[in-house]
Amino acid sequence: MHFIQSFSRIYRFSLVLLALLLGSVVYAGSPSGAVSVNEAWVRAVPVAGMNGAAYMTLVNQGEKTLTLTAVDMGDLARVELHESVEHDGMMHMNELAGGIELPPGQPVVLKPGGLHIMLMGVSKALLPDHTVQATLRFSDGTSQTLEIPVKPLVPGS
Ligand SMILES: [Cu+2]
Repeated sequence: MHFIQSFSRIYRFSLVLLALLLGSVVYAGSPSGAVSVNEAWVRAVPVAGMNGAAYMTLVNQGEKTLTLTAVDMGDLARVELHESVEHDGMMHMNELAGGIELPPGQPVVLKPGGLHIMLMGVSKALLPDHTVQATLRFSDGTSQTLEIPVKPLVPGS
């Protein structure tokens, strides 16, 4: 009897622990705030000095349109918000000086060949399995700091 009671207490305790753990995992992926950030990754850059790019899916969970105004990566690189567009059969990149608009409830996908966060001349090589710290700044004055994994760009993916 005593054993069963303490077992169920331990069981309940582990459920609470599990909930806390899961909560913190979710928190790491999408910290509280109006914008949830999913599937963030940074393209591997084999050599310092080359440009890189970061991709992610942003969902504005609020009710008003927000803008991703800037991304800060510290000493790693100067960062610009870009869009790749095709013009006369050629791919070009435009800087989005006004930022990237995030309408409420609509996933905004940053991906190769489309919207992206451009790292202008990385100060060190970015190798797969490393992470990059980035702070996203939004038009409502909030910001989110993320650890973004580095992944190789797989052709055709
Ligand atoms: Cu670019």
